[in-house]
Amino acid sequence: MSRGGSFGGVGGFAVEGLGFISSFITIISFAAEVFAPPEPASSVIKIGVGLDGTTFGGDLPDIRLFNNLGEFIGISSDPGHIGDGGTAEIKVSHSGDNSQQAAYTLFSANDNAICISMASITWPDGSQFAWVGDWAQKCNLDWYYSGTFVPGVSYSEGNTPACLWIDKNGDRETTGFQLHWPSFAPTRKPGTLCESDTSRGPDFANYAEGLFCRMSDKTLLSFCRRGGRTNKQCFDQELRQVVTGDVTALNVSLHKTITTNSANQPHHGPANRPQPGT
Ligand SMILES: [Ca+2]
Repeated sequence: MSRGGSFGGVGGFAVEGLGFISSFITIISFAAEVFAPPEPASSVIKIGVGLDGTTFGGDLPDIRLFNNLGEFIGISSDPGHIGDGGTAEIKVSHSGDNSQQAAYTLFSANDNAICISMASITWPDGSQFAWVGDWAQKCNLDWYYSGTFVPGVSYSEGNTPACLWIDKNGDRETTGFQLHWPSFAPTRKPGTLCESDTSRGPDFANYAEGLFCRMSDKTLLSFCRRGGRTNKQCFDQELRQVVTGDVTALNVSLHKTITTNSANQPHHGPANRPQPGT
């Protein structure tokens, strides 16, 4: 991702200077204070800006919502001012009173630059997603230390997340950014798949957790430890096979490995796929 580039947007638009922040995943879990309560046929955006004593507050951005097909479903223009170090909630009514999920949100800056440390959304169905400004640093967009805390998110030594600068009239380079909220949802867990009697699909591995669910018998296995195998079955992440001791127990071919970078991509697989060796 480059600064000031043109990134493919939803709904057929691409905006110069707009950072498209997606395809990353965060494993942190947010506290309830990060989110606004749900509203019927509306989505509610909550924004926090950093604290520097002077400039981090300013004009709230215009908010445009799109569903997962990229269809426009709502806008809030010039939602007002946000004070230095403050938070604000912006309710966006959906067109036609629909209660669709606003999967994409475009934030477009207004004149007085702000440095956004946190943003969240609450959909009409009560689903909630959040984003922290650290992504600005990762995406090479204008950023600074926010000096504010995000509930539920802890950093070593009391550090605070970064904040993303956005501005319309040239004081900062980034004029806006777009989020695909589900890309920031928590990682899906093999344990949940294995515990469910009604989950169906291919074997599933989570490298962050080091766990593997063998779907043929709903067995949750740990990844093998480096340097030594025990008599217990484990999932060898290099061989991508379940092994026992030095013997390959099952020649499992992993349909798709899930990493922290792709955890929310659709994961379709054949139901009751026969397992080799069973
Ligand atoms: Ca400002």
